[in-house]
Amino acid sequence: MENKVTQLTTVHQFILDRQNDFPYATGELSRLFRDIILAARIVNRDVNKAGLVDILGNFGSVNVQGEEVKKLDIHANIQFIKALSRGGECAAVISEEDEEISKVNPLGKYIVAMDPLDGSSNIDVNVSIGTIFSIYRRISPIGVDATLEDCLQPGSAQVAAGYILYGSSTMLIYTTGKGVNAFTLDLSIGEFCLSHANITTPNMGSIYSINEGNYKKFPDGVKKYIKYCQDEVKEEKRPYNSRYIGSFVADFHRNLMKGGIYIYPNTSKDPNGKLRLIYECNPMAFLIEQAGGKASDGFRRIMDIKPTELHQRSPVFIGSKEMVEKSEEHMAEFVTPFADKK
Ligand code: AHM
Ligand code: MG
Repeated sequence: MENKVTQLTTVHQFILDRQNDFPYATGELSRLFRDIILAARIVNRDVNKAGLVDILGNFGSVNVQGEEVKKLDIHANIQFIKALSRGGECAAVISEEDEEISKVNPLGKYIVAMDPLDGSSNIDVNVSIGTIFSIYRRISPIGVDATLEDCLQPGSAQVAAGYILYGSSTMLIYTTGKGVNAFTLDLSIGEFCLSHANITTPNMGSIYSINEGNYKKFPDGVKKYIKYCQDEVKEEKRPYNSRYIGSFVADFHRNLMKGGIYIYPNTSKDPNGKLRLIYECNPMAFLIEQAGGKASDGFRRIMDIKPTELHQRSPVFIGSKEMVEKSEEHMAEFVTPFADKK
């Protein structure tokens, strides 16, 4: 659900109008947003012509001109880091594409964590993909290089988070802790314009999203919850619909707007799940909570987890509040998560 938008407001105008929503209201965070939006527009342009230019394919391959071809996710990473380095407000970037922290400006006040192009398996087949970002205020003093401690803050310390969805239209959705707003890129004027104001997600939905191909490796609580989703109970609108794109941003966005739950659990193969806590789970957790939903690792609030590693993974159960709570109830029923370990 969202409030009806009746007049054209660009994202930059919106940020100016809502300056007081930005913590510390000094304009620096707004400038950081300007840098992220610029890079998003560049990446959007390149995603859109990815089939035409030789930008798809494996990193390290060579195109017909003999130039090195960069995979689109590597290319997106470069664009975002460039924009954030140029802008001056960002002290360091944590990216899915880089093992180490990129320390970009000792004078910057903010830490940006991001997955520059999420849904990599969908890049080559023209299915929606996205950029996820999360912004923290640094803890270390300004003037020195950002530290690991700056980068290992819990999700509850985020000052802003959002994503760009490169889909049938390109959208920017963000929160600064004062609700969630969405902006759609109007190609005719080259601006993100407010399209969905004050988004709230339904408390209950009828969609569950999970890669059921991994069913045999799921914890027993997840298996039981899936059965619950599939059971026929008319008055509770069950069975739910199963929808899974395999692009977190796209699956999350659909469920945010319609109501639903997305689960990427721990499995017997991947005991911590697949998605990364700092730049995939936490930003989406901030957004969903701001929209009235919930994000859990099956047992506790995602944003309360204190990261110990940059690329740490976490199971994630995220979406409509009542659905996430129901999945947690199922998880809590099993002391040992996998039947074969009992
Ligand atoms: P990526 O960051 O390498 O693209 O991986 C994250 C993606 C998510 O977008 C998506 O939800 C998930 O991995 C799909 O994984 P799977 O193919 O195991 O279902
Ligand atoms: Mg990813």
